[in-house]
Amino acid sequence: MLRETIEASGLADICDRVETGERLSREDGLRLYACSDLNTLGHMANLVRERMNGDKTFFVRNQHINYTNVCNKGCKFCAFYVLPDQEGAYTLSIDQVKQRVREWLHEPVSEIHMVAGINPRLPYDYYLDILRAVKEIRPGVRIKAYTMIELAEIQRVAKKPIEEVLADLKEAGLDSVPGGGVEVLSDRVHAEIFHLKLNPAGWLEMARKVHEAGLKSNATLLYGHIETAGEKIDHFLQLRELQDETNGFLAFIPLAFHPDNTEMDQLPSTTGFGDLREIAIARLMLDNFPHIKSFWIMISPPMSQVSLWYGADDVDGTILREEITHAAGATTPQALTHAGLVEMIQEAGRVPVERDPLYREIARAS
Ligand code: V47
Repeated sequence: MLRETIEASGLADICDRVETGERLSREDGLRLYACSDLNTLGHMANLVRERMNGDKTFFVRNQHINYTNVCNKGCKFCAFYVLPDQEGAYTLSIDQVKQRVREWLHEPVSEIHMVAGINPRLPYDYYLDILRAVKEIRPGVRIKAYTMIELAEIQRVAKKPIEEVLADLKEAGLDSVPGGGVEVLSDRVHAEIFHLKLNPAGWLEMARKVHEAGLKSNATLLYGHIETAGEKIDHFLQLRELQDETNGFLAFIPLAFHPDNTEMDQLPSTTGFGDLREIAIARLMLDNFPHIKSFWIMISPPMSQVSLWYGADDVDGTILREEITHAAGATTPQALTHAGLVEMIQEAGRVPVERDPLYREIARAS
């Protein structure tokens, strides 16, 4: 019965290759996007997911801190940023960062996720001091901070080689690097919707430097706007190639574009079908990425739960106050409890595994 369904989807040869662990090509990727049999895509992605991670579903107790909403990059997809002197602009002081951390000291948070806009007035020491501030208040926590875009800005104000900057940041408390800011590794998409930001070649080079400095990072893909299937496949291939070289990526996170309050608000939101398809195809193409994360903030907890059978093995975490997607109209909650996450994973028949940002297991909840 299953075989007949797979034959009917036209992907039987790809399915055979997935079963034997063969790497998929660009052409295969395009065929995956052209196929509307979501369950066959999910079946194949689930084979890979279970081969790599069994029934485990990872999550982390984390807190997001967006230290400034000031940004000079003007990305068309972003509703979070404001210009330096515009109403509503904020930059957290060192004391305010400490206060944010103190607010959640009663929760056993193991990761602080810290990203923000590019505020050109911030000096080099600010970036070091906020890392130190977090560790001062919560000494055992791991900090995942500064996208490749922020790292480029930090290097600009530091006026020294990136190797030295990364060494300083590590010493101040940086433990790993998040996956944002890459959007789509396509010069066309870059030129059209985020041209003031580091270009695709620059993002890849910064990721290489980060990995060479001994830091692990994630990678994302912002989908559901002007990108084509071919551009998404090329995105995967470039990430896969760099991963072959450095083995520095931990997780890949597809990010669903939220159009509200952005310059592209004429576009529709992504769909359940599209969200699951992105997760499945990412799992199939990125055969050397240990984890695929479905970010429940963007696709909703129910979709995230279903995605655990379509290639995802990680649901991010408790989050504690998310601002970027909510500025763009997300109606999801801003936090989930530990118990809520565990229930959601268990109901889907998977085994919840609490992890730290480096995927070291903290406790098994069942
Ligand atoms: O880079 C901005 C995206 C990213 C919108 O590494 C938008 O574990 C949707 O990178 N609609 C930041 N997305 C978030 C991010 C992230 C999130 C969770 C986990 C990790 C990780 C990284 O958010 C930005 C951009 O791609 N974004 N605006 C929007 N309107």
